[in-house]
Amino acid sequence: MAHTMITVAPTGAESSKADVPALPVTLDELVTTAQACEAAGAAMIHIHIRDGDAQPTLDLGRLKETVAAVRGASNLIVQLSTGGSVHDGYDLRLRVLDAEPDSCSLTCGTVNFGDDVFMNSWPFMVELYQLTQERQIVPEFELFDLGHVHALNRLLDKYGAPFGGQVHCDLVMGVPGGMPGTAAALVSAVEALPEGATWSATGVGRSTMPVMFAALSAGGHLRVGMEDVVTWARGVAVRDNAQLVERAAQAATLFQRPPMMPDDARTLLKVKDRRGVPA
Ligand code: KMH
Ligand code: ZN
Repeated sequence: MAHTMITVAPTGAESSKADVPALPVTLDELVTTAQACEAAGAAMIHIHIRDGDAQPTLDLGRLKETVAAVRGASNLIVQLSTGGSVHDGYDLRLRVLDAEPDSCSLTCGTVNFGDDVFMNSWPFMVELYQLTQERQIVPEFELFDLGHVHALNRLLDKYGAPFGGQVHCDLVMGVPGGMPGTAAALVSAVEALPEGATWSATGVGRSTMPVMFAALSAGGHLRVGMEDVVTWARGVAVRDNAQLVERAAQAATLFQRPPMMPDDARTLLKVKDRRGVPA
């Protein structure tokens, strides 16, 4: 039976702890979240970290500590965000790889991001991609728009396969400025993906449910979490990340593609085994 890989994106860089008290922002909160989400069916965690004031940071010492803590406390594939917040510069974003995660995000183009701009120039994409190959880190290509899918194909044509050989993508849908979180947009993007690519999808805000069911229908994997949605239903806040993972796991099970275990996800994505290696 085919299985569904569930990625949890628990924090992001956009919501504030003051507005969303359930957001995991400390290392303890993140570790507890990782464990609860693994128990609920997640196989991978997409991590953004916060500083002592709960503000987004790419501090390398904190990133290393986070990788070690989550790796020690769970079996989840540890993916660090190289997107950071819209205010982070390219140099800091490249240095994320020094924390030696299993995987990292790699966004395939610049996109309007609400009132801001999320910058991902072609030279930055190339530099980050080559660094993932050199460091043996599996990139997850973040695709916010159809043009990003085209850019991904160009990247692979020019610079070859990613570390491990498996191309894995995540469609991030419904960002104001990116592609809409609709079944039609999802199908267009999936049709343009490189042959043999695996992919997940996540719908931001209100598009979370349409994207989840469209992704399952189209044979994709799922990403859920409070990075992308903080409202459970109209007027009801999300309780915690595990609640979102539980819902995704239920939906996947209903589709007869139940959650994939982390070890199977490691095999699928060809992740280098760094467990047991001190950070
Ligand atoms: N926070 C967004 C500006 C990623 O993690 O790589 C970028 C983002 C994508 O979340
Ligand atoms: Zn992210």
